[in-house]
Amino acid sequence: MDHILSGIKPTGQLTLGNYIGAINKFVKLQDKGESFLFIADLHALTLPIDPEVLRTNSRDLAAFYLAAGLDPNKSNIFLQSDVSAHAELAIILQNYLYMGELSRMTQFKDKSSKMKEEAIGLGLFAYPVLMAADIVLYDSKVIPVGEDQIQHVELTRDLVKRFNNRYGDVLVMPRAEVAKVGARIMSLSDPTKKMSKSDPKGDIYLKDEPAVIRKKIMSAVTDMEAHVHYDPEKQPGISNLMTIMSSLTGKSFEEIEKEFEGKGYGDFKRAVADIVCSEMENLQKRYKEVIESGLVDKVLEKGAKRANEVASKVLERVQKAVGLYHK
Ligand code: ATP
Ligand code: LTN
Repeated sequence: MDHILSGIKPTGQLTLGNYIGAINKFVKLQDKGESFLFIADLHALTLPIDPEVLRTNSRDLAAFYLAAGLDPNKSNIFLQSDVSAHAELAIILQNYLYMGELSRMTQFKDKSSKMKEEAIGLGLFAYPVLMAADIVLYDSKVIPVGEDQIQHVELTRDLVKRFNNRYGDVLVMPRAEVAKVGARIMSLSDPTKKMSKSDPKGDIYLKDEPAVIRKKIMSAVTDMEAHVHYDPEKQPGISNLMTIMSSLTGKSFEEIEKEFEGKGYGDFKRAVADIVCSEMENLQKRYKEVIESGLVDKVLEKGAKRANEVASKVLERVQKAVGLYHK
């Protein structure tokens, strides 16, 4: 069975973008192979974060994984920092990725452009090295991610080619698995920008009260065209709401267009709000149950045990290949 791997940074409140682009996809894939789904807490340190906030977010993220339907008997859920092989492998792999390619990464450019040069940590620059280590450490083939992470997976593929050319067939080649619909949910207040947890404007949070969600959707930025039609160039706001609706219901864009033919944006937004609110109400109910069950710590412990088993073998294989391992 193929190994499936992905992670989410516990940097803030999870958004509907994280849910549709990543978490929902993890749930759909969990029967297709053994999943390794981690909380990328080491990655969360690449930008300043309060220690208590990081701890709380990490637990919360694990609880949301479970609430969304990840089954701890099928999926290994763990903290990245509980498997020291991630950091050990990154130290080795950093020698096979280059300054030029790292400085071309969009995520690095976006995040560092708002910072003074003296304040940009090495970890932010080397972020894709650790991410490549995460991926190859589990011999994973399938990497479910949102659109913004494709570039990092592609870089990992370059690294695998480079490494295997030099040392033989050591690393398994991964590929990004991206949802056809919903890989890039946009901000409700600026539908030309990605909805992201570090940029709260226009976000829907998984913890938002239904009334808040409804208000955000009803005031989402749209256009003057006045018909529900999928056209991300001309109608980015409406297309984004259609994407949200389609991802959560499975309805195609054509079906949605037909359903709302001749109807106004008010009716359409109300329908989107109903769907999102009902999905979030169910999710929040299960989240509460998970938190109250005290299951999170046990799941993380079990996940880390299995993750360490797999990761230590791959790390050993790499150490041997480059000449470090001598037994
Ligand atoms: P940050 O704002 O802290 O950089 P983020 O909200 O972009 O965070 P990540 O932790 O970087 O979230 O992403 C976790 C997963 O969710 C990744 O696979 C990412 O591609 C996906 N994702 C994030 N935002 C969206 C979005 N707006 N639409 C679809 N997928 C998304
Ligand atoms: N970089 C990702 C989180 C992440 C990840 C990974 C995703 C860290 N390691 C490995 C897939 C595979 C992000 O910022 N969303």
